[in-house]
Amino acid sequence: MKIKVMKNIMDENQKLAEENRRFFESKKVTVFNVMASPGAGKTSIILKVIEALKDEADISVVEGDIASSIDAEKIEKYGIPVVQINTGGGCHLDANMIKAVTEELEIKDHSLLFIENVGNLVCPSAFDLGEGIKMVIASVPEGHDKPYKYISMFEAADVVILNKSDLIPYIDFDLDSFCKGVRALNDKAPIFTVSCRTGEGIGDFIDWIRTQRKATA
Ligand SMILES: Nc1nc2c(ncn2[C@@H]2O[C@H](COP(=O)(O)OP(=O)(O)OP(=O)(O)O)[C@@H](O)[C@H]2O)c(=O)[nH]1
Ligand SMILES: [Mg+2]
Repeated sequence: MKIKVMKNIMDENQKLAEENRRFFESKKVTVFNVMASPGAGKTSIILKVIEALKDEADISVVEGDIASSIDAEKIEKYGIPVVQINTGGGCHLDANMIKAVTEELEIKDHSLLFIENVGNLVCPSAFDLGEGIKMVIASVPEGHDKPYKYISMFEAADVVILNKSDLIPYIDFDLDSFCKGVRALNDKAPIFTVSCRTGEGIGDFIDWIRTQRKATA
């Protein structure tokens, strides 16, 4: 029966996610599962963190995409250890994929690990990878109604980033409505409004990343 098969898949994923989590906790690694629609700015945000923190923390990255190594190549240019996972059509990463690549990355104790999930605002939130922090990025061109439509993603978030704030003057985007939509689902996740283009809000976000690293240590 289909329902039973789905339950088995989710149970197996959860078991592997807990194994990953124990491994990351044993090494005091702060792990971010970065989720967003295609093009919202996942890679751009990760690059901003790398630029800001590469001299004070070891950072490694897992890049998840249906195809190509475009994003991994961008990370590699900064001398950061990176592994690209191509799902070959799959719309999300799962815990088994993360388990398979963590050895290859030789993740250092007390480091930061960013896992860029496949661009998709639906499926990735259902699959625990063993991360400590679910980071959800929305962007201005997508519109302020996204929290009202993609509920599970915003409910699951430990932090919400609204990227591309530089485009607010050109787009009919209601920031207040966006924030209210997030708060109706999630009263804990901090919301950072940033622009990877102008740098607006990036400093506060980087300070928050620092506090998360200290909390894991
Ligand atoms: N105007 C503007 N453009 C941005 C900003 N951040 C990212 N972009 C642009 O948006 C596009 C997509 O950015 P990426 O960082 O590749 O987005 P992504 O979520 O990693 O995309 P996928 O991996 O393909 O899902 C690129 O052309 C970026 O230059 C921003 O703050 N403002
Ligand atoms: Mg990307």
